[in-house]
Amino acid sequence: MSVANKKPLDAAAVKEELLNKYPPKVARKRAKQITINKVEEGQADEVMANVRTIPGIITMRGCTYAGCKGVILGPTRDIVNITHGPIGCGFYSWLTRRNQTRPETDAHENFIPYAMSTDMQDQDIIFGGEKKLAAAIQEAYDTFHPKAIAVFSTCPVGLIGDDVHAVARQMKEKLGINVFAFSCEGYKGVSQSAGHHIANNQIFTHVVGENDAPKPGEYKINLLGEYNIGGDGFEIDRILQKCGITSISTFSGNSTYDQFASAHTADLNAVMCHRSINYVAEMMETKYGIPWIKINFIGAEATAKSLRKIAQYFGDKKLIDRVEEVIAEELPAVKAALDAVFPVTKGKKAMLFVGGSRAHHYQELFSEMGMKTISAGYEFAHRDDYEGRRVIPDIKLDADSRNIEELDITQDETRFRPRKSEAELKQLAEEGFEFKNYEGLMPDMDNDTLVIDDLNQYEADKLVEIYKPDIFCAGIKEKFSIQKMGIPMKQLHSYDSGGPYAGFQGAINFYKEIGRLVTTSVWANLKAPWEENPELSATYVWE
Ligand code: CFM
Repeated sequence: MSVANKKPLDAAAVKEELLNKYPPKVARKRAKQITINKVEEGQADEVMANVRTIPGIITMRGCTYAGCKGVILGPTRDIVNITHGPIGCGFYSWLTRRNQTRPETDAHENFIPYAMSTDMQDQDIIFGGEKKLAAAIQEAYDTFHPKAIAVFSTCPVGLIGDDVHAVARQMKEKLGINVFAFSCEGYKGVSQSAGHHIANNQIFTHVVGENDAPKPGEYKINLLGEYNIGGDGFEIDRILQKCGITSISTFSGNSTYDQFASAHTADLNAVMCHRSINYVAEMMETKYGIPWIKINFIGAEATAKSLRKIAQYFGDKKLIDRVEEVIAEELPAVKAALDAVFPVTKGKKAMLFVGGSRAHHYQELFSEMGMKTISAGYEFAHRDDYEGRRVIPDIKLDADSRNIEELDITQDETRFRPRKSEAELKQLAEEGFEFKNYEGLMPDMDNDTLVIDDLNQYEADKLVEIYKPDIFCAGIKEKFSIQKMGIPMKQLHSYDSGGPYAGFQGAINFYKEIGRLVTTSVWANLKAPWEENPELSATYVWE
């Protein structure tokens, strides 16, 4: 008997059903990536994460190049990004992530609309592509005269051994601008996560700390891991500004080269997406003495909590009061929007399988709407994003992780400056204030929910068939197969055409959008031709 007929659904039985079809070896591996959450009875089993996808499985993941070029550097508008590789890599990463940017004026540089590539051909693969790369850098310089040029390696570059860093060094010397390269070949890691780490290392090495000029403003923070998808960063900036908090840099939504170069002058790093940028937070703390905290601007309550946390850190009454005023001003509209959808969203079930942080953050918004997350997981997060940072010492490094360089960072002799005195730190600790901690996704999920890493197409279809959620959240690759099963699907990478969903205004947008989605019957009413006419058959022409 199928578990779909049993009630209530037992997580262990569902897990078994998901594994049923696999060959034994595949099932053994997937079993470690499908975990039954145990919050009430203490620790759940550990989640096997950040390991290679089994060949043949249709994964939701992307590649290392995508994580480096698209995710981390993509949203910065005034660095010329050149893809060193065949044209497809540059073309398919051209404006495909909905990060937005807003130059101060039309006269300011914005290279985001361009796709630049060395367009490697067979003969470059055979004889080497370094000369072509140098020529491309020269051409980009002659055309745009940018302040910086970044070079991104694709798979063939690593296979043939082009020394992109040597070319970047030569061109930096020749042109007198900052030129740096990334060894972010697509195959380099098990997913785009490796690309984040590689990008963080190079930005930290080549850009952070380049500009010591003090920036005006009070309560200076960097917002790390916010990429301005669908305008999220604009909404967060609006709120920070209203509170009187100065954002020195965002890594990397709506950012500029100079923001990265000045980031070391901030007094706090507020980390939104822990997975993609925790490396920069850690390195800035070691080198410059900037502490970091985890915050989350997805969800109205989470936004209020994060603002209070930033205010508590600075400990200044003026800021603390101002933050309360802003929250009091913003919440009535949020509450009105929530009240309007709550009767239809309450009790509905959601599933979230997204990237390395949103599968957690968006649970806040759903729970505000009275919706339950019945199963969730990341595509490429690491164990700490599931189980919390306390498991970091237990994570066994495998060959794939060791393949990604760990920089050896030490205190900057002249610029290291502790931001808080011992007494202030003690005081904050007594108030229960937590630095550099992230508890991960699992403590926020219900007991006996399935937490699944690197979900694949087969399992997604199975889960939908078994649980029949009211909404399924993932990305473009999953969208249409889910909708064809009659379930509303919301893209939480690109937000479809919607957003922003961060901050207070974003929460309002999200409530409305989800309210519409869970009440529409259009997907359930759609019938594919083969469902309406099961006798539909075909013959081969030679028959
Ligand atoms: Fe961080 Fe992201 Fe995400 Fe991510 Fe991404 Fe993204 Fe994402 Mo798509 S940086 S981990 S690599 S929050 S592009 S803005 S939506 S998978 S959950």
